[in-house]
Amino acid sequence: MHRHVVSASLLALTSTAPLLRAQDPVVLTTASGTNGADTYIQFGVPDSNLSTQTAIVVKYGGNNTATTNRKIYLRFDTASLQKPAAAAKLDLTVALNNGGGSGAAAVPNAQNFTLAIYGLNDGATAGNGFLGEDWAETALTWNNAPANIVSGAGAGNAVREGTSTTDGGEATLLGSFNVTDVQSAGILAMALEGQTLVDFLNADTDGLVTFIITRTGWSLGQGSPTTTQGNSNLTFHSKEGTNPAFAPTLTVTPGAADDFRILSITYPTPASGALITWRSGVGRTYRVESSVDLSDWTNELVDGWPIGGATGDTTAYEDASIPPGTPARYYRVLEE
Ligand SMILES: [Ca+2]
Ligand SMILES: [Ca+2]
Repeated sequence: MHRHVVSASLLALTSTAPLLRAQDPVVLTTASGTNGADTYIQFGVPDSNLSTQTAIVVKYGGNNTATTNRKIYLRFDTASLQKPAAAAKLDLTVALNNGGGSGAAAVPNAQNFTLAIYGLNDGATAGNGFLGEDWAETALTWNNAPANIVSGAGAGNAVREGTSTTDGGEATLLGSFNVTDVQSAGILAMALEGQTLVDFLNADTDGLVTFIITRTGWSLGQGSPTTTQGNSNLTFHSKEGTNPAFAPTLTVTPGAADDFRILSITYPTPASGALITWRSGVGRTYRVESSVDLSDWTNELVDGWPIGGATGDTTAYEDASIPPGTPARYYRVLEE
């Protein structure tokens, strides 16, 4: 077992920079995974659950007591995402944009809307009558929705903002977006993209990411609508709609693991091989190669490691195949 006498001082370690392989974007909808959800809540029916409808509705009647006030809640199951994310965007598809009314009485003219989008704080827990970020889709109502302002100031088009994660938690304003009078049924509306969204996703710890959308602004669109903000309609397709492609969609491009490098090479027991430990990204897999001359790296020790993807920010692989008498052995780890 000459392996035992291979001196650590004769072993060198190297790590490559993260390979700049193109990472395919991952597309999640509110139907993905086991925890995806989409629904809306309405002030006028504060104990009703509206989660099975084919459209999700956002409305602001211009005051905090309008029975038509509605807010959208979306949750994506991000447990399968490789982290960290490098880029992300959230898209909704318009189902209805008009000046108000319904059926033959509907005012057909599309309108201009401004919407606010919030992220529910990671780790928000249930309490005081409010659900946590694990809210059940079929249980969410106006009265129990996390971070919702149930009545009074802000109830019409805002949520509780702050850092709290108890009693349903609070939320952070991530941005705002517009749906304009040229965006009618079937047209995609990008709700959010960029670093704020990326940071929000990367800060998540439990694979549950909830967005809350409220309507903050409205202006006249095409033609001469006779309606008020309270009457104008804006809805988006839910995952219960007939076309799965119209469900709310979160597109995430994985980035390289932070601080990717080999952390150590050790010999845990005299009978074992070299244990190589490196900085990993959750969900990532790696290839480990060895070389005797830092030139020929064709000796692949393992790929697809760890099986199922890394579960933490460090991953290790034991090389128990060091030939007797090896004078030096170099390692490198490649992110797949
Ligand atoms: Ca739904
Ligand atoms: Ca979370």
